[in-house]
Amino acid sequence: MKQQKGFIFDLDGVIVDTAKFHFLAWRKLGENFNFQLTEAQNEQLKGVSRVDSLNKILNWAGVEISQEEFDRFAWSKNENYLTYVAQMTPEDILPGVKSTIEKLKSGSYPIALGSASKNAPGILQKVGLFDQFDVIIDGNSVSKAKPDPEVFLQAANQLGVAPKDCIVFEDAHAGITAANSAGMTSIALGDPGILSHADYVFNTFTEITIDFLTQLQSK
Ligand code: B16
Ligand code: MG
Repeated sequence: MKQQKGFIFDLDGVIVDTAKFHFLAWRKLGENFNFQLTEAQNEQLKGVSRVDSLNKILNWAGVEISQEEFDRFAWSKNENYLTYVAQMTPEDILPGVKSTIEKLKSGSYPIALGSASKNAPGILQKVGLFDQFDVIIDGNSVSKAKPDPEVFLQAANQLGVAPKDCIVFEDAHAGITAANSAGMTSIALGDPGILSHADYVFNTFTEITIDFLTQLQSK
């Protein structure tokens, strides 16, 4: 394995703000069983797979449904979510993300995507970032969802970088737990109150300098 650092980006909430689209789509789905998802509950869905998210929502709503209905609900939530995704453009890339990727690439650091989303490749195409990643690991490639570290360990393996030399950018509680369990350096983007288990917390990429990233010590 190379000693060089590798950088692993989560997608939803880190590269693009699709978390708000997931929220709207889950909320709409909840109308089917008179359940109104709160923002605090939505926070617990960040980084969590589609199936696990629907299970949590049904649990909160106290609703039991057949497998057939479950599959239909998961499908219909995704169809609704994709209507928002269809309107995305490169303008939707969050502040500072593009320049961070460009700087890492010009320093020849390998970069990967590590997302729970099965829609990740399509979203990256929509915002014009698909070709920037050396490796893409998404919800189609993993069997265990975050907080399990599988997604990040697969990314490190395909990058050819040891986990201790990987740095993960995440916005979700479950995602930071996954990065920590993988033995990687975790950098949270978001609320320090929610993401206090991360090694570092920032509000946005605009606060993170390339010098800070390249000088990080391995775990
Ligand atoms: P999909 P990330 C996660 O993406 C989202 O944070 C989470 O809210 C969503 O349920 C999950 O992807 C699955 O997404 O329904 O598109 O397959 O944050 O890991 O990039
Ligand atoms: Mg995320």
